[in-house]
Amino acid sequence: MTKMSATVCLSPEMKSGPFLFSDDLAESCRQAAAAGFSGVDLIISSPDSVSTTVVERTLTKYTLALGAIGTGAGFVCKGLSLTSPDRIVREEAIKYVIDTMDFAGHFGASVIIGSMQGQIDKNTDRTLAYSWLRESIGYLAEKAEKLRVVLLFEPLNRYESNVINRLEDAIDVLNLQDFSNLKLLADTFHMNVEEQKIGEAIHKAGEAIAYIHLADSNRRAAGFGHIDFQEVAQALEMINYDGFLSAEVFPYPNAQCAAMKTMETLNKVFVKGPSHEDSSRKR
Ligand code: LER
Ligand code: MN
Repeated sequence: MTKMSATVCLSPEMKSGPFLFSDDLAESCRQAAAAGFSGVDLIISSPDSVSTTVVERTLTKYTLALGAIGTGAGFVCKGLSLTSPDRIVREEAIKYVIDTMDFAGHFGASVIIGSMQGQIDKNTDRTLAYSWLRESIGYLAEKAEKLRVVLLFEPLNRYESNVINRLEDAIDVLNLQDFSNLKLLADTFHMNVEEQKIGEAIHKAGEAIAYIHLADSNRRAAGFGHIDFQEVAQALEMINYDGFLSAEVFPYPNAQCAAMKTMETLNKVFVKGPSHEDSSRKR
């Protein structure tokens, strides 16, 4: 069964981002469950801004899983970065990610490093920045294993980060195969900008992919833009992907419509039923 997750933003500073729901936790979870999602992803200001007890109680009430937790607020709001030339900033970034993994460990959720990869400034040598990133990600991946958390690295498009933009580069730069708990998050919005062919890139990355952000070319719900989600679904099927598809999209024209559109596209292209099999046999 396809596992769908809805992004829930609990951070006041991040509310203008591409997140489906941004009411309080209980109301966002109520809406996510009502729309048919089986999980939520949380965008939080910091790991100490949320209570494990409250999150657990709310998830149980709405029968939702916690898919993943983002660390983007650490970069956007606190200026933390794993490629900062300032060692203290890099160390604080590492601590922020560890604290987030600690929280995620209670729920068997994954932790995302997206914006936290930072920006390589023009005075910093790229090879040096990559060595900082490799070192900190390696350290975090080992911690992740102990905490039973999957650490997800997410390539971002060039307008958001100049560090790692493509799945293949993440695999190469981070020596991904050396760590069992270090995986890739493939975001179709970023891939639409950076990858030559989204389906081929997914196929090539294969089992390195453990999470999907499902958004269209304009970062609206899948089906509101021009990404070929049939191609995405076929590639995911080829790699036997069974993780979450997470709707990291703008609540356009409102959260309910965006949630409905996501589900419509999901049922059209991702869920295999008799009609899908019949139509493929006819071809
Ligand atoms: C940022 O654009 C993004 O896609 C987030 O998932 C990063 O954590
Ligand atoms: Mn994303």
